[in-house]
Amino acid sequence: MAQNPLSRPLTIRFQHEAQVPPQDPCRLALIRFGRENRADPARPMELTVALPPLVEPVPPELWLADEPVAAGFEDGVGYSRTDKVLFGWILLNEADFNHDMNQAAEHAYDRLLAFHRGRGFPHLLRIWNYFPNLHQEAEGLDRYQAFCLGRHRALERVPLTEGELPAATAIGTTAPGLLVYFLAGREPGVQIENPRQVSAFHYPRRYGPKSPSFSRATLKRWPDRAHLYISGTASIVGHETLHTDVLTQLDEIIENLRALIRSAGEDISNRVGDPGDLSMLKVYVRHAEDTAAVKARLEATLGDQAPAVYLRGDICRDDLLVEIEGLYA
Ligand code: 3EB
Repeated sequence: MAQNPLSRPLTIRFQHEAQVPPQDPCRLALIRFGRENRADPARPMELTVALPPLVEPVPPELWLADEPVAAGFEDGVGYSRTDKVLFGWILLNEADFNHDMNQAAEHAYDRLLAFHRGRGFPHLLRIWNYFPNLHQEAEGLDRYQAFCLGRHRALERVPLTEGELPAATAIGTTAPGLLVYFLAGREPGVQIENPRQVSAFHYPRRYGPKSPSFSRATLKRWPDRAHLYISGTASIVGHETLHTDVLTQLDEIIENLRALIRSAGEDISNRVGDPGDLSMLKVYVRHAEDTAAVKARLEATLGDQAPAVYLRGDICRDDLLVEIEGLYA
């Protein structure tokens, strides 16, 4: 049996397509990036997210468990799991919700929350949210704010309180569909906030009627080592967007990532000296033409060995030009 030799519940890394074996019983997830969303109930551990690569090739993310997975598709949710970790996703057709992102988000979260709780993995560790046209307005809100409203309502009903919010990403894709996927565990992780930023849950009202429900990072101590799951991180200090040019925004993001790694404590900072030491970085770039400059600046700051991929995506505020998420796993 092809067991993960590291014997951790989960490892996550980029793996070049040619080195991804066609089958692996321990594969919890394989996530690709491309022009369309793809999610097949018959192969629930594989997803493609509609985030076009800006620097080819973008290798898939391979999530490898330490024991064989069980996978399936139930109640509209695709999943794979071991005894210790649960990966799951939902892909909704917005036409089924009259293209109302508020309704679609509420429905997606209702389903996902019921699913992971009902299957004995009550703690969300990390969640990714992807849908197109983030900044399009409908009834006085943009679609990201409408998404926050629907998500908030579903979380409130469970209830899932501020102290239990997972780390998250919310990014605009280039193809139709609301795609949400998550990692959940049996025991909770530890929320990490960024001392340079106001908690997103306490952003002032002007950013939207309901606050974005996520923590800045989750620290998860597994038996043999700790993982750090860092949310999408932007050029925000306090609650305000700083800088109007993409490279200064990038510098500010790197300071925010450093602050998060420090806040995570010795479990992480003993192994991760700087953001370039994380297992992977996803760099979301708003304007494709900024890619070369962003890549050059990131490599100059973090080294050209930093495991970064560059993806085309819209960011939650119109004035944000770049965002980075990271994992130590
Ligand atoms: C920010 O810091 C930037 O709504 O789930 C980053 C990560 C952002 C996650 C979310 C939003 C979310 O406010 C936007």
